[in-house]
This record gives sequence, structure tokens and C-alpha cells, in this order.
Amino acid sequence: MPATAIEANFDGLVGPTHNYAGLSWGNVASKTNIRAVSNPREAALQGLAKMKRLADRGYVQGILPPHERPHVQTLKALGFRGTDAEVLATAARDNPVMLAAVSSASSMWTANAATVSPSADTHDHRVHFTPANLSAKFHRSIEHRVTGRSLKSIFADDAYFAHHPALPSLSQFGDEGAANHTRLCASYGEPGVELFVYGQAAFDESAPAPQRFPARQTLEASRAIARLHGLTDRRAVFAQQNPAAIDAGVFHNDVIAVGNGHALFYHELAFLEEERTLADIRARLERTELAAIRVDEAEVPLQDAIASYLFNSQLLNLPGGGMMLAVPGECREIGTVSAYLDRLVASGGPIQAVEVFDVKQSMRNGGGPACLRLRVVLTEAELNAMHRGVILTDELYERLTTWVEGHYRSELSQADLADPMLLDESRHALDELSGILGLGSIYDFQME
Ligand code: SUG
Repeated sequence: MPATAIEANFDGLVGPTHNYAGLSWGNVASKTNIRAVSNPREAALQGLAKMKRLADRGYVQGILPPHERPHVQTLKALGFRGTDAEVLATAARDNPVMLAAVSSASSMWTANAATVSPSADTHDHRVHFTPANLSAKFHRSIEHRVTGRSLKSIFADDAYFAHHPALPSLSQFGDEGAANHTRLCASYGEPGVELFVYGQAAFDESAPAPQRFPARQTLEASRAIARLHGLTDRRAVFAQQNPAAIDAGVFHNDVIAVGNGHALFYHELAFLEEERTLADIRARLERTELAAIRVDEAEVPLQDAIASYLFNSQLLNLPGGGMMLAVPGECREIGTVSAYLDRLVASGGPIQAVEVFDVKQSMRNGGGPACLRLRVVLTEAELNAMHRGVILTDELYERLTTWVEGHYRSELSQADLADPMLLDESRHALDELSGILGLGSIYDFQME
């Protein structure tokens, strides 16, 4: 008998420096909203409201804490000198883009935090975690150390959990975590098929590759993760993302496909070799048939899928069977997508309900509901073995809402990033947060 297991979703709590710096070439929303004034308080409250709604529906909802930003240590390592305030002032004067990079609250998009393989799939029957090196973007490449510390602190018991360091941080091993990783299965506790989608084979110069925008995930990285996690050939499928989709602004697979259980919901331009990809999954999936829900270009043009973030939705099991799609509000603002969703629910397939979530502050940086969460499948024993202080309860929701309201600004412009008060406020807030979540010292400033 396989163990029964649940899927927990760990959302990234939006940090106090959430801002629009236009740092992600290839991510259309990030570039479009460059230098807009952000509202960190609203962003964090939108994220918490999403978590609370899902927790109220009975889903196990966890939290991953924001990182320390601006990260002065990174600026110091790049040669900026003086007190923290002097470092911020010099960086703002000489290199504002660098200051923006070390100030990004990008750790909120926890779909990129790590790749996680459930114990039913791995060679030693432990849950395996590899933080993503995020080497394609400087502002994200500085996340993995603290992400690794948070994950180790939450999943500390090495009888159940195995942690790997991030892959070598260079483009040939570019790894963007679970944003390019989907698990299909008959039920969560049974062995599944882990679909690794990559943008480019880095060591093969003649292989197909996008021409305009970078491929952030490489085949070499995906294969390394599968090896580290001890996945046999039966448990892993590798598929190349369509380079044309990357060039149109689909910078991760989770902007064009989402899977859950036996269902894979995807746009016809998602995969370079659609038939082969589906056949590979079908050949490995046990005790169930793959439900491939293909959205044609004629029904939802790729541009509308990108603008609405239709596929950056959470696909969640409903208690009575069937699934629900948790979509961003933008999906109801674009006619083709909204009409498609109505047809989808009426079609009698696995997706029986659609629910709308407002995460607009995050969406303006290219992060929808699915970007904001990291999925961790856990058996009851694993759930009992993890640190429970990060699981959202009514009480924790109230505490975190009060914490956000007490510490976060409601306006942040690029000029504000140099304000030494912002650094103080953020450290103060995070110090209190690590106490609330019971995580111990995970931040550099707590270790100095
Ligand atoms: O890495 N945006 C993030 C969005 C990540 C979305 N994640 C997934 N699809 N899983 C990124 O491009 C923009 C930051 C700025 O421009 O200020 C940014 O980092």
C-alpha cells in the first residue's frame, strides 16, 4: 500500500522592498512596469489573502520568509565600501541598477526557490530539495543561500529530508527550480512522473535555442537535479520548451503549462516535441491515464496566455474529486481567456471549477498565483516531522497581517531603495518575523 500524502503549498511572503526595477529581460511584465511605484504592503497582504483563502478551503498552506534586502553584503563583496548607509549612497549614485538588483523582493516567487522530489519518487525514499541557482539573473542568483537555510530549518529531520546545495552558478547549469518541473501521478503518495522542461541544451551548440530572450533552464541542470534526487528513468521525463514561446515572453514553463495529479493543462506551443513529451509521460505513468488538456492557439492566442497568465494558475485537487484552477484576476479581463475558462469548466473534464485571485502587485513583475508557491508533497509522517511554525493557521494569519501593517510601506519608488531607513525597517521586520515563524537565525545580519 502506498503511503497517503498531501500537497502542501509554500508561498513566498512578499518582502518589504517589493519594487518594479525592470530587472528581468525576457519577462514582459517586468520590463513593462519598470520604475512604476510599488505598494509593498498591498503586495504582502494580497499574498497573505491568497494563502488564507486556500488554507480555509482545507489546503495545507506554508510560508517561506522573504530575504534580507537591500543585501548590503553583496554590494560589499562587489567593492562598495563604508558603513551600510555609505554603501547604499555610493551604489545609488554610481550604479543604481546594482542597488535595485540587491533590493529586489524576488524571493517571493517560490516556484523558483527549489526543485522538490517527493519521497515516493526518490531512491532513498526521502523528500529531496535542491535550491535553484537562478544564475540567469543577478538579482535572483543571490537567493539560493538563504533559501537553502530556510528549507533546512523547516525540513530539518534528515531521516525524512535530504538537502542538496544549488548547482554550479553559471549559465550552462542555469536552474530555475520548480517553475520548470511538474509532477504527474495517480495520487500524491504513489510514485509519479517528474516532467523537467528545459529551455536549451547548453553543451550542444547545434541544438535548437531561443534567439531573442535567454533560456533560463538548461537540460544539463535538469538532468543533474534528477540524478541528485535519485530519480530513475521511470520517474523522469525531459522535454524542451518551445524556443518560439521563450522568444514571445514565456520565460518559464509555468507560464505556459501546469500539471497536477493525472492532468496536464498546456498551450499547444508549450513543448518543442509535444507528441514525444506526452508519449514519454504516458509510458511511465502508473495506475492512471494522462488527461492532456491542450489549449489551441486558435482558442487562446499565446499573447493572451502571456498577458493573462492563464497557465500560471494553481491546479488543485477538490475534496470530492476533480480539480480547481486558481487563476489570476487578469484572466477575467481578457475576453478570449475568460470565454475559454467558461468552456473549460463546462466541458466535463478534470478541471471543474475556476477561482480568481488578486495578486496584481506581483503580476506587474511577472509573478502569478503559481509563481508564488512551491509545492511539497508530504506523507503524514513527513508533515509531522517538519517545523510546523510556518504552516498558516488563523492565528498566524492574524499575526502576519498585523506584522505587515506595522512594518511595510505603501509606496516604494526606485529612489527610495537608497534610503538607509528602508534597510533598518526591513531588518527589524525580518528579525521579528523569524521569531514569529520560529525559524532561528537564517539571515546574514542575524549572524554578523
Ligand atoms: O524571475 N520577476 C521574476 C518573476 C518570476 C516568476 N516566476 C515564475 N514564473 N515561476 C523573474 O523574472 C522582476 C523583478 C523586477 O523587475 O523588479 C522579476 O524578478
